[in-house]
This record gives sequence, C-alpha cells and structure tokens, in this order.
Amino acid sequence: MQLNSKVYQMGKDAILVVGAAGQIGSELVMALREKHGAKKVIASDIREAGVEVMKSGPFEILDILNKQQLEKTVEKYRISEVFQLAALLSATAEENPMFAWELNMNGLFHTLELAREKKIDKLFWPSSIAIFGATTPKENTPQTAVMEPQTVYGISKQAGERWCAWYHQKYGIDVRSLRYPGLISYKSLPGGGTTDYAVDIFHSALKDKAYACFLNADTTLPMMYMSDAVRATLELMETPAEQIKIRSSYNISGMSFNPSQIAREIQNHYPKFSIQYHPDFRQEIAAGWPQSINDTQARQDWGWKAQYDLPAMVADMFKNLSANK
Ligand code: NAD
Ligand code: AKB
Repeated sequence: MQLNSKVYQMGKDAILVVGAAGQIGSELVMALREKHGAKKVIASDIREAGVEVMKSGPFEILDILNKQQLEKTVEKYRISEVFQLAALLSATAEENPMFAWELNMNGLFHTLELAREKKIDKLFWPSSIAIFGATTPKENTPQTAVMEPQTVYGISKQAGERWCAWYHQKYGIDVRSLRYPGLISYKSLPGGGTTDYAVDIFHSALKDKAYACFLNADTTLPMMYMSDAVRATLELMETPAEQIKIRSSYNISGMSFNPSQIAREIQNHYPKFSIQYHPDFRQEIAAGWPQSINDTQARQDWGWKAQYDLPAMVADMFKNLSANK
C-alpha cells in the first residue's frame, strides 16, 4: 500500500528526507523509519523512489528548488528535521555546471532559510571529499587543510560548508554535515559521481565477469560502505549539540583502495573476473582528490569509527547482490 497522500496527526517531530530516491536517500530513509517509525519519516524527491521506500511510508514529489512547495510540505507533516541530499554529483556537475551550481547551492539555502525562519529545528546536509583539490595533502588529509577544489561540484560543496558554518555562527542554526567519501552500496546505483566505478564493478563482475574501468589502475580514493555512511549520519544527528565542534563538515574515513586493488579482491570471489582501464574525464577529477582521510576530529567529538574494510565490504556486496539476483 502506498501512503504518499495521507496526512498523519503528529507533533512537530517528523523528519523530511529530500533526494530520497537516490543512492544515499533510499537507504537513509529506511534506517530512519526503522528508528523513528515509518509514519514519522517523509521521503521526497522529484521522482518516485524504489519500491521499498514507496511502500514503507509517506512519500511526496518535491522539488527542492521550489521553496513554497518545500514550506508547504514542512507545514503539512509538521517537520522538525530535514536531511537535504538533492544535488548533482561530480561527473554530472562538470557536464552541466550552471544548473549544478543552482541546485547544489539553492537546495541548501532553501533549507538553511527554513531553519533561520524557525520552521525547522535541525538540518543535515552532506559535503564531500571533493572539497579538497590538487594542493591539499593527499595522504591522511586533515580536517583543516588547503582547499582548492577543481570541480564545480567541489566548489559548490566547499561554498556550502562555509554557508553552514556562517548560518550556525550568525543565527545558531543546528546544521550538521559529513564529508562523505565515495559510497558503495548494493541497494541502488550511484547517481553520476567519479567514485561510481566502485559500485559498477560489482554489477559487471556478476553479469559479464569483466569490467572496463573509467579510472586508471592506481587511482587511490577514500571510500566507505553505505551501512557505515548511514550509521555515521544517524550518530552525528543524535549527538548532543554542544559536542558538535565542527559546523562546516566533518572528515570521516572508511577505507582507501584503487581499481586494481578492488579488482584483486573481487578475483578472490570470482577468479575469472578481469578488468581493463579506459580512463575518461573522470580520471582528472579523481587525480585532484585525496587518497586517504584523517577523521580524528569526528572520532573525538562524537565517537565515529568505521566498521567495514575492503575485504569485508566486497564480501557483503556479493552476499547481498547474489541474494537479490
Ligand atoms: P543521487 O544522485 O543518487 O541522489 C540524489 C537525488 O536527488 C536523486 O534521487 C534525484 O532525483 C534527487 N534530486 C535531484 N534534483 C532534485 C530536486 N530539484 N529536488 C528534489 N530532489 C532532487 O546522490 P547520492 O549519491 O544519494 O548523494 C546524496 C548527497 O550526498 C548529495 O548531496 C551528494 O553530493 C552527497 N555525497 C554523495 C556521495 C556518494 O558517494 N554517493 C559522496 C559524497 C557526498
Ligand atoms: C562523487 O564521486 O561525485 C561522489 C563524491 C565523492 O562526492 N561520490
């Protein structure tokens, strides 16, 4: 049964997820519904989400660029907390820079403004390792470092971080953020990033036993398994406000690997799997990003610790992808 048109009677304690049909949103919605109850978590997107999200609780078609529509939804469901995930990711943003800037910035402004107008109490907005650039130290990249992002996506995320910090400093807005690394998941496909190869490779391994990678063999990037990323998001949002020392965005680390290392790990499960390298424009984007991330501040402030390394992630991906075939 689809519950999207039903208005629930509730106190002002509901949660709105914007961009709920995407790679993160579709899993975050389910984790939030598990925790708070399905009726309290309103999924929204400009397109319908997958069956699991659509069938398990309320869903609204919502364009984050339409502030009025956003306000109406917040009022209708008595929303107190928003997770604003809608954005164009690094590869897609390079192909449509002006629209990427509009979506990535105005999506954030519309929700920050809702908080300033006291229409919501709390906001989560994700940043990315893309805020770093070629002049940033690549290994064990610190929380605070030189940041000269070379992509439209990275520029928008860096600017977004500064706006989050400014709204907190100026108006006391309770906005929280994580610099996600590349995320790997089996439930939905990624939506136009540079780290997408690390998800595509599993589907190709199962289907064709071969993969043509758009990055070079030795391009090491920070990555994280989705269950760690969702847990990090929930843990950050549940931390008492006084413990949150960083109001721009927290570095978080999961694992680091390059295409040849993940290919070798896949061969431990499927010895006939082969990989070829045909780098495209995404190679240049990846070359400007860090290789590993220092997340000391997140560990200190709210006890962050990743659970999945490369072998554990690969084993869990195959377990779930094979079960869902
Ligand atoms: P995604 O592309 O899979 O999902 C984004 C969702 O936003 C899509 O379902 C899309 O339909 C929706 N959307 C687009 N325009 C919209 C609009 N105008 N109004 C409402 N919804 C709209 O992206 P994702 O991977 O789930 O990423 C979510 C957020 O996390 C983004 O801000 C992204 O920058 C950030 N992030 C993701 C990763 C990653 O590896 N997936 C890493 C770092 C940061
Ligand atoms: C992308 O590749 O664009 C994202 C990210 C690291 O922000 N996965």
